[in-house]
Amino acid sequence: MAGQRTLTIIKPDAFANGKAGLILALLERSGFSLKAARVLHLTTAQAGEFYAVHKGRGFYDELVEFMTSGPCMPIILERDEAVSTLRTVIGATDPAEAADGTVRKLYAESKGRNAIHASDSDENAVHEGAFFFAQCEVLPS
Ligand code: FUP
Repeated sequence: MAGQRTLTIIKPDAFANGKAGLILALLERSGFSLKAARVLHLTTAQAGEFYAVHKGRGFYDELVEFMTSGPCMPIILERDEAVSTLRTVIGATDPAEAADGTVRKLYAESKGRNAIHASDSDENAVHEGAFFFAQCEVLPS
């Protein structure tokens, strides 16, 4: 799915606040189509593995605790320039620094509880997509 696909997660804060539908609408308005989606409640082991790259950093334990605090919604999205476009659409990690109209500006509470995840490279998009979905659960282009 390199190039055309990316992985997003509507995080537990946004999901619990009933913002999933609004975020999906914003993503679709931005030209993305959904190729796989599910609702799940991550275990500590799963969240720790997903964010393993951040292990040892000061915010890691809080991040894992937050990501396991309630259900979330991983989604595989498709459009041209998927990774870079989605990074623009979600905005900066800290909502205080996010541009107007971005998902994080609109819906994030704080840098730690920031509403949405997006893959940061084509390579990670493939890896993260496979973390949540079996091949048979993902629609073809
Ligand atoms: P992003 O790619 O924008 O989601 O940001 P990072 O990959 O750098 O960080 C992953 C998650 O860790 C962020 F979404 C929120 C959390 N985080 C913090 O809580 N504090 C920080 O200083 C950096 C990241």
